[in-house]
Amino acid sequence: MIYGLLFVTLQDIAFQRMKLTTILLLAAGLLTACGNSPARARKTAKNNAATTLPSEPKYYTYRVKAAYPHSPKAYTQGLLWHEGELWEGTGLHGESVVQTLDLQTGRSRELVRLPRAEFGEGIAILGDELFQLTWQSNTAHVYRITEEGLKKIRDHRYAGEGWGLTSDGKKLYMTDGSANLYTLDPATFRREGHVTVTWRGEPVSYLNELEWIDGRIWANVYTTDQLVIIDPATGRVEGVVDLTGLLPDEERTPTTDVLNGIAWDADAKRLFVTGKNWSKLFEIEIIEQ
Ligand SMILES: [Ca+2]
Repeated sequence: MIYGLLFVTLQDIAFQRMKLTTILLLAAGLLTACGNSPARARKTAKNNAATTLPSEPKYYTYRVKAAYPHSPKAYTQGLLWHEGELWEGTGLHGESVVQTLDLQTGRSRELVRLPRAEFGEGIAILGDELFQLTWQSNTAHVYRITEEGLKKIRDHRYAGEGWGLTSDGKKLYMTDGSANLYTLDPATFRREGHVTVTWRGEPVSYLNELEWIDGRIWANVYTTDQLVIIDPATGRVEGVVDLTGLLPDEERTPTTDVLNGIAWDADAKRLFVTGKNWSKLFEIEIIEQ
């Protein structure tokens, strides 16, 4: 990715309702198509909005309901809630684990540690199996969840990078750093299809950690403070949640990294978010702008 992200001021795209100063408009594809000119990209976005926009996404801010400790050593790559516990997959070579977290204390129980050559990515639980992606090893590990912990039962190979993973209870959904959201057969890891995720008609790249919430897929967008809410059937971004300012400045250190990690407690309707090497994990509610 040589072009990076393109940020467009909200004034430029006339979202007066939003109080944010920036919003994500991204993708190397857009920049490439526009001759790598941010000014032209903005103009194109405006024109597309005027001519082809099906319906405007909703925009949300947030309220913190509770803050919990989170290990600043955990480079969060996967986060989910399962049967009363938070589960976390972390990354980095030599530091990639799957662990459960005690919500109140942040204490972890390490269940799996990957070999140094592997860099852990998204995790998902389907039935009694936990799936773990790796970044560039083209391998997904599958473990059976037992009373004693995780028992490795098989691996799957896949093409490309592994980023985010989630499940609707039947299928797996995966991202690879592009704007594509893949649907996978959990038994074979075969790609059954994909949609391109679009915001106001433009592809949204860098889709990272994922969470299935009430028929929609929520995704982190790597390096931004925004979550996108995706219709998995069409890829259309129906909502954008701006989490700017979530981690207070006094909690930030030189090693604090980006927002990443969404977990949904479906029974209690609790939404948890955190970031890579963040010292806090938050329960939030979202508020439409
Ligand atoms: Ca998740």
